[in-house]
Amino acid sequence: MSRLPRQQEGEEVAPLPTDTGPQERTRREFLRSATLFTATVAGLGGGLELLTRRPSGAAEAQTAAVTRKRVLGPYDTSEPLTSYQSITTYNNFYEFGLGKDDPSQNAGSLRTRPWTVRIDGEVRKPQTVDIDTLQGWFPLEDRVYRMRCVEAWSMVIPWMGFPLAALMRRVEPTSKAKYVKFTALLDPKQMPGQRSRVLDWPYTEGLRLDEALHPLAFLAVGIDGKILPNQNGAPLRLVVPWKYGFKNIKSIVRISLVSEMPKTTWALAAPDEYGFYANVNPAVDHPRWSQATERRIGEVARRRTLPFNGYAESVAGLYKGMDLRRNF
Ligand SMILES: Nc1nc2c(c(=O)[nH]1)N[C@H]1C(S)=C(S)[C@@H](COP(=O)(O)O)O[C@H]1N2
Ligand SMILES: [Mo]
Repeated sequence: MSRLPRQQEGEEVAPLPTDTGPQERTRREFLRSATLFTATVAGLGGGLELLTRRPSGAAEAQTAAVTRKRVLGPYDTSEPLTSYQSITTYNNFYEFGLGKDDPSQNAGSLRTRPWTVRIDGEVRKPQTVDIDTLQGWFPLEDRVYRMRCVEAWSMVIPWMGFPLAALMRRVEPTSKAKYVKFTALLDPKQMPGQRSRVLDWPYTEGLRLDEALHPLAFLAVGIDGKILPNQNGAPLRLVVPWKYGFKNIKSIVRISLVSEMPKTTWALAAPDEYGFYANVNPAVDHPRWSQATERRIGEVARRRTLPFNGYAESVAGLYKGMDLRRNF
């Protein structure tokens, strides 16, 4: 078993979502047997709290994509949505195992209420806030974004949430704030994957403050108008669609405004493979595979990967004068 944590490529042979190598299966089975006693506790129940704007439920989950009227805003893509089934069963969430189907099978053990988010560091209004209070501060919006994983697959996901900039404004960053650091939950009792040290837990991520203030940067509390399934990062996850998927940290418990560039999980784990910026860039290959094309989940032919995942017009200006090969 490789000790190095690695995002799994394996796209050259275009495997089915569940098609994993023997090594990975072994790791997954290990993780699973370690967690049997927690896996059934919360089940679906933990993921079905109601948001005020819509009821939720399995039947609706299947039909909402069809029946829900969507008015596309300036940042939404009109590309066909990935199926809700794929969005919620083909996941990366190493706290619940390394396999794509582990999070949907294991994340039932995560209790997402009550849940607080600590907001601190270089802000005028540091505070610890309950997740329901926090999401009540902002009108919830839908955003249909492409998501491009560094492993060279992609999806189109109808998020529900609010702009990160709205939260930033509310807590009032001081002039010393240059970066935003995000921290996910650390709780090996609820997150069986944290009992093995594949990554340096808790998962952390970061943005430059100007990236965080960009209108595309989003905090999601739902998908398709329904509360976020645990496997997708309930109750609060980051969505920065012009960056590789690993920037989209799930199950956030702390947001700190800081003056120095924070250390981030994947950049710490494999600094030659994953940088802080992680902007989608077809011209800079991963050391172990090409980033020129991607497999859109649900499609057969590969697609060309676009600079900044197709959001260059909005975000390229953030990186003017920077060497994107060095700052990968
Ligand atoms: N806390 C946490 N957040 C995480 C991850 C993780 O393992 N732990 N995986 C990342 C990766 S690699 C990807 S591609 C996306 C996947 O999001 P999705 O499963 O909702 O599609 O979540 C990101 N956020
Ligand atoms: Mo990813």
